[in-house]
Amino acid sequence: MSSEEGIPRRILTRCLLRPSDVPSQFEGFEVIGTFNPAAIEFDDGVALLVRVAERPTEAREGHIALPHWDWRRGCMAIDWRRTDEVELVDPRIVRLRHNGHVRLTFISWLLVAFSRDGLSIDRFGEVPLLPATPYEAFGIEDPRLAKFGDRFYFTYVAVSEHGVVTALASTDDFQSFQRYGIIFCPENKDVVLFPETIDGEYVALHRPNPNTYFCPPEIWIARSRDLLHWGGHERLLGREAAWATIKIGGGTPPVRTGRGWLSLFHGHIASERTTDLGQYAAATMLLNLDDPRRIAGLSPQPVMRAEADFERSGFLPNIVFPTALVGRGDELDVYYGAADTAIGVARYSLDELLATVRPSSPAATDGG
Ligand code: MAN
Repeated sequence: MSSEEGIPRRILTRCLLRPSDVPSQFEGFEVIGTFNPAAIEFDDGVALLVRVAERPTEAREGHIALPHWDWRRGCMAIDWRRTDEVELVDPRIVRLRHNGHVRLTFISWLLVAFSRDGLSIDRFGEVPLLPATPYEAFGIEDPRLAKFGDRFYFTYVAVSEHGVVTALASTDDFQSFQRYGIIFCPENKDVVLFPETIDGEYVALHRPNPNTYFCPPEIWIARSRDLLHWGGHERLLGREAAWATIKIGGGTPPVRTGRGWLSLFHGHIASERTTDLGQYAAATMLLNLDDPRRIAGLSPQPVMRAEADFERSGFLPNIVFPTALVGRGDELDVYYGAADTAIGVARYSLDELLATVRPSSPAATDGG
């Protein structure tokens, strides 16, 4: 552990990919983010699916450009809105004044990348994963990978005028992909698959985002026999992670350890100032190997916060958003989005990460 009690030491931190490393996929657009990657062992190295965010380069006096994927024609399109028709929510989002609906100022797609040592990118895949359906018109985001048999399955977030949903796809070579459609309906994201079936069923963490605000968004757990139809939903974690004052969400697919399923989840922490978005940090969660609905323990505080320059400044500053773990013997590489701009990899000792976990007490309820 480092001098700051409870914060495990990073054995190394690398910035793996920045927007300037990736050429734009669309004419008249620029890459502003390469972040929140899925990552998994592949072919003696690591394969990644990178969320690439692009925005239009053209500026028109008194207007804002809102990109969308024209799924009928299979190309990018731009809606130009007068600036007095929208309210800026944050750098990512505007609200249309006439109906209160939100739109994104950028659009995301997924890029395949390969790394031999896990710490630097050697090459990119040839086939981009672009939005394709009406549910993906505002982009596809934040993939997470798991391997079953010889096939890699990944969840990803699809965004459109119909809401934020999570879809499933698979590949065995990162060159051709099969899409299975939506597996969690609006609004649900941060879906991570466990890497093994338990009692013959697949298991996922997911994060519904309720509109009726009985509580902040919480992490749920669900089971499925075929990866497509999910049931057995139960709430897993919410206000126990008291440090995350705004909300939490699943982060990395879990890895099996001798003590339980280890995963990092993220939490959004409010700022004392009302003028900024606060920070995203990550904590450890340990779930019972045989029954992952049972929490074996949590780190009482985040174990990973924005520290490095590329984590503290960028499109949205002070964000670390872990999305994958790759085991390296006694060590564990954490792949994460940094400042909604770049990809980082941080290496930890597995024992030190496990040592952050404390038994968790059940959440107190507000009433009833
Ligand atoms: C949030 C952020 C954005 C993302 C949208 C839609 O606003 O996570 O990065 O584009 O949700 O998923």
